[in-house]
Amino acid sequence: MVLPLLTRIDHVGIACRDLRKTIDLYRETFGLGVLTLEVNEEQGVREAMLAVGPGADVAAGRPGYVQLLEPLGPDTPVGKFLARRGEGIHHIGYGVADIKAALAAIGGTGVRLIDERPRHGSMGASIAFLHPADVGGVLTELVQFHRIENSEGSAKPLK
Ligand code: KFV
Ligand code: CO
Repeated sequence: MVLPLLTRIDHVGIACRDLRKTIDLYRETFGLGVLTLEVNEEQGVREAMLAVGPGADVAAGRPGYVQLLEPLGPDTPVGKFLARRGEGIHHIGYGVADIKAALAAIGGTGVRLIDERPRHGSMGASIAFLHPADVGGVLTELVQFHRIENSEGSAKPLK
């Protein structure tokens, strides 16, 4: 096992009520454009990825992102979060080299794994969540990016 398990900050997940309006806010305020727009039924979200800078991990081909999240309904993780806390930071996603090994190691420390197995995430990544109650109140996501099958070079930025 190579330490540290977390290799970089992949994205900050931000809960919003209206994805289109929030995309406009980030464009008008910061000049950030949308790289990908996806609906993830399993996670109950419609989401946009906005790339921020080249990041520290240029060699791996993945910069840092802001991930804007609009719930598909009230009874989803983001829908419940909005009702309880309102708009704001929902989770932090960290890069890991080997998500299955990371889950086994972190699970072994007693931290509760929301996902025992990796699930499908943005841009074809494998993702898994750790319970916020065991990570100091922060919903924490592990992200393993699969470069070959999902080259960002092929993702067209949307205007
Ligand atoms: N951050 C911190 N605490 C949170 C939280 C969050 N985002 N969401 C809920 N909680 C706290 C909440 O304040 C409450 O604490 C407790 O968790 C239960 O809340 O001290 P308290 O007041 O008891 P509930 O009942 O509202 O939520 P629950 O049904 O228990 O679900 C919470 C949780 C974390 C298990 C659920 O949201 C979950 O499974 N989340 C993982 C999946 C997810 O969030 N998907 C959306 C993002 S998809 C994504 O990022 C993708 C596709 N991607 O590629 O990156
Ligand atoms: Co995320």
